[in-house]
Amino acid sequence: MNTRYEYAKECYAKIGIDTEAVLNKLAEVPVSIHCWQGDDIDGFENSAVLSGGIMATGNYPGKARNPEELMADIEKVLSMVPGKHKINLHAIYAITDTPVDRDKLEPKHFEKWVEFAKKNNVGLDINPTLFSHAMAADGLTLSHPDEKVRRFWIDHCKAMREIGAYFGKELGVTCVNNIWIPDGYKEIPADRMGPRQRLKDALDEILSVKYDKEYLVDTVESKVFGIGVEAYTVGSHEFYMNYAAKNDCLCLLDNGHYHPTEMVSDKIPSMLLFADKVALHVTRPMRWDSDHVVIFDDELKEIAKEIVRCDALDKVLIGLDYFDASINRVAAWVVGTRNMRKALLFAMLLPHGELKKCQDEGNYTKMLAMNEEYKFYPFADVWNEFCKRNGTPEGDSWYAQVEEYEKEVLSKR
Ligand code: RNT
Ligand code: ZN
Repeated sequence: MNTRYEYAKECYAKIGIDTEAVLNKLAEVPVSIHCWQGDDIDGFENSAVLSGGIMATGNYPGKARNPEELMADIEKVLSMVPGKHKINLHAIYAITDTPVDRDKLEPKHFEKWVEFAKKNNVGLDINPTLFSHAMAADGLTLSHPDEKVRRFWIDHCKAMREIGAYFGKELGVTCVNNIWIPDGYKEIPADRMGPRQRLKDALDEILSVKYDKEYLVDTVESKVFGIGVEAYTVGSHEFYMNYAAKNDCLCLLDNGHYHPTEMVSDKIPSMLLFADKVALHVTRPMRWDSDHVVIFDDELKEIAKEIVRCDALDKVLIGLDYFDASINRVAAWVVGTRNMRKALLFAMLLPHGELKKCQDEGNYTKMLAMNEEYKFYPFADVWNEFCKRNGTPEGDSWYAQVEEYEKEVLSKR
């Protein structure tokens, strides 16, 4: 036995897993890294404070203050996370010489990101930003009773779809345009149907412009509640699940956007029986939609298992969505991104056929016993081999690089 990897390879071969095939396949699964971990969702408009019922807490020094810093930090992250990635942008990360309002954004305002993506060999995803803006001051956007406000946000969403299609075309990688709105009420509303009717009509108009699916796919993200809008959320799960089923778009499930005992892992197979694809925002909700850094916990593993078991590595569009301002932001990105891929690897190293057989034969004892044993297979050795082959640090060696980066770069900001 030469190396730990070779030993691991033999262990997995005994349960019918070809680690070589797994390593090759894993490298190709795209994980979309959210740009907003780098600056607590400030963006480059230099204007409003974060609104929309979401919140980044903490003020760890060194956050990115401009496009150059954010791009440098993302490049640092990319050097430490193995596998194929996309970068997920928000409209507020447009790079403009003079202020351009969100309904007037154009592809040229994202040219620098396209250059960045080409240089780093990553795809790009996009999100319209329907918060942190004067037009969203009362927390309502696409469902606003005022036609003028709705118009502004409809035009913004249309502009961002155009930009998304431009990303897809320029990069040859399909762009995911995700619509999430903060709309809701703090107090129990007198009308629940009206706002949802207005949101439905707004989405119909936004999505009426057709783009080549090779370039752009649209997703809609639901939520259960936000800070200050505890009583009612216009874009609820039922609303968007039905909307997506009847219209030309996909559901995006954020695992912080459901009741605490409701699991997104369990929703994946149900969604896939009725839709070609489903998108995810992988996060870690703690007591609420707190967007903690993704750790290698049971639900992450369960999400990854469903993706693998449903043979849906190309059907589940994986994106990350968390923002912790209380720790080194580069480390936060690296930890969550590596964990997402570790969970995929963990899931790909399980003999799902055997386990399913146990279930179908009613052998729940063996199903439980084997699942517990597989947790102690030499998974870490396969992970380290994966990191090595993909030119990224093995084990915990990335952490010293983050410390160095903090000393040399972040602490000087
Ligand atoms: C908010 C949603 C949404 C945002 C980002 C910034 O609860 O999860 O996805 O986190 O768009
Ligand atoms: Zn989200």
